[in-house]
Amino acid sequence: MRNKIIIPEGLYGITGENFANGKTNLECVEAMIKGGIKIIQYREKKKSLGQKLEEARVLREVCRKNGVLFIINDNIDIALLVDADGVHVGQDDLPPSEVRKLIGDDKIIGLSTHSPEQGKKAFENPDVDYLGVGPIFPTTTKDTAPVGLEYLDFAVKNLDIPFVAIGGIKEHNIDKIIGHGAKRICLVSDIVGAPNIEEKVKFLRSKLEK
Ligand code: TZP
Ligand code: MG
Repeated sequence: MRNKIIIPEGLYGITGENFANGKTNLECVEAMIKGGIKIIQYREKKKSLGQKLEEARVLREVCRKNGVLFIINDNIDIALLVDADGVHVGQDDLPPSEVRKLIGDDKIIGLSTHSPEQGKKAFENPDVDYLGVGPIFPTTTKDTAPVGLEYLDFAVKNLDIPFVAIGGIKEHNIDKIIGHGAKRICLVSDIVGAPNIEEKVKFLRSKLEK
């Protein structure tokens, strides 16, 4: 059953320690929360599973204390161990219907999509709670070709499911994404790489959450 947990509108935060100019994931998450972000995804491709588990446990508690949803990228095992609110998977990960069997009905499943075909299929899948739509613009943060604004327009018009616009979005082009109708937006490197994450988040939210 979709929509049992509401995916908040506004900014969607993702960790990205490699782009954070020396700040830790914990420092970034704390600052994002102070800035008012209501949903955080722990995405960490470089660390061992043990390190990720330890870090996720800490971030999970920080999020819980602050009433912020906590999603784990890729690792369903870690999501279960830390009792995360949900998981985010990609096209090459376990299918959402199988993930659902593991994490149960009360958790959130997000799925990355990169084309109208993938978006439509995900929308028709009741085990998918929200979509990632992107990368909209070129980005060094992920190895997937940009899909452009066309897929965003398709999603706004045709996909009646929460989705997060992502990929190459920065302060200088976020107005374009808002103008095309996205209600949930993720900026990874532009937020974690900001000298003052809290202020950056507050400024971006003032544009998006009117
Ligand atoms: N999924 C699609 S693009 C992307 C992910 C995780 C990375 C986005 O990073 P940035 O720095 O906001 O371009
Ligand atoms: Mg993945």
